[in-house]
Amino acid sequence: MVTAAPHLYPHQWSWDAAFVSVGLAHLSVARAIVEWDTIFGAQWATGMLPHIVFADEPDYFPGFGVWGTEIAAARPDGVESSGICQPPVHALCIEQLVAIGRAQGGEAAERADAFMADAVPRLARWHAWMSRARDREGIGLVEIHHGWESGMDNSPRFDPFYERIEVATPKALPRTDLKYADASERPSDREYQRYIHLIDQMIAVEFEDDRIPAVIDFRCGDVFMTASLAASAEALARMADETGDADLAATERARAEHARTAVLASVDPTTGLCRDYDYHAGHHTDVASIAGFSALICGGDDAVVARQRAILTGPQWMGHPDNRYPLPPSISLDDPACRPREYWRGPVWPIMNWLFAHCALQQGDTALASGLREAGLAQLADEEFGEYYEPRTGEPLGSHQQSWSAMAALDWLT
Ligand code: 9YW
Repeated sequence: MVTAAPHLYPHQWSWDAAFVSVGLAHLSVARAIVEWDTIFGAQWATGMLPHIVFADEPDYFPGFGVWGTEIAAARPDGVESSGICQPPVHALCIEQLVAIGRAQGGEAAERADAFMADAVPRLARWHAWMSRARDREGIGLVEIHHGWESGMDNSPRFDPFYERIEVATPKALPRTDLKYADASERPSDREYQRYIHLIDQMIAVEFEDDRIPAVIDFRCGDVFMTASLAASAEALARMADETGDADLAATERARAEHARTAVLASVDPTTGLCRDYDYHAGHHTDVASIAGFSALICGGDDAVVARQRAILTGPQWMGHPDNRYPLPPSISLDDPACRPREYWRGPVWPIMNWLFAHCALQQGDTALASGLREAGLAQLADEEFGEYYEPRTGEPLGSHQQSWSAMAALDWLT
């Protein structure tokens, strides 16, 4: 596996690996497919792709032992994984990998086609799990049970959800992350106590999908996950067209439509931004973050997309006068909640630039895509491949040599 980062994240993270495979495909389609052997080799019997597949590397917290997934009946034998998921960008990335392989022709193209045929049914199980286990009430927003599932761990989006969690018995926290990244750029101990508390709640019900919602303190209808599912379901439908599976293509188009409808229904008419849903409180939340622009990931309504595009490129976000590069921060610099050096609470994330550029291209918005590419490459020209960047200074933060940041450069340059 390509680990997500050399020291801070010495294992395979699910959505990182999906993105990384696109970069690898430019160098070797065969090597890119090896990455997927690990991802799919860890697929649970339920269809879930777990968010971490652990390598034999002890210097990480929380490792396999803390996750406690030995007791999960759905986990494949011999695979050490976590027990939650991450955003479903997998089909979208495989479609891109296949396009890169085909463009190379010859053996690379043949390998890519054969891989696609193998991947389609696995992706279908993954998407079906997400709809079945995470949209139980049929409102269309994918339900998550941990901020880690969103991929945006400590975004202020999740503050209303975490604030109500009281950890009765705090645990010792061997914060290995603080050996490799500055504490001021990472989540706090208080946040970590809550992260571990949620894992313990899942362990108590043996990670069974049907039992988790009744016991878990965190139930968020995640609008960004939902938009990613819509974009990936469209990609899977196009691949199913090619493999001749008309039923699957129809199923995935219906899944995409259902998800898109929920994303668009979440839009706040006042701000124009998409909103998460708080299942415990029974209403949408109103924190403005990069996830608010989820309609740009899945499309579906020209007026909503045009409005979000104008806001994103406008003076509060990409066009902020203090920005080093015209790129989207995770939280607007004008927002009092913004902490420009702290993880998902303000910094610019290169992988978000790539994803928004990719989805803009899919929707024919070449101007937005090339603007993100140009500024994203300028930021990465420091060759540090920061995990995230200070929006005003362009300083690389968090881990350096972060795999998915390197992937963005590799894909944009080839
Ligand atoms: C952690 C690996 C992962 C990403 C997440 C990001 C971070 C790990 O790193 O989470 O320890 O909190 O938030 O999206 O997959 O790069």
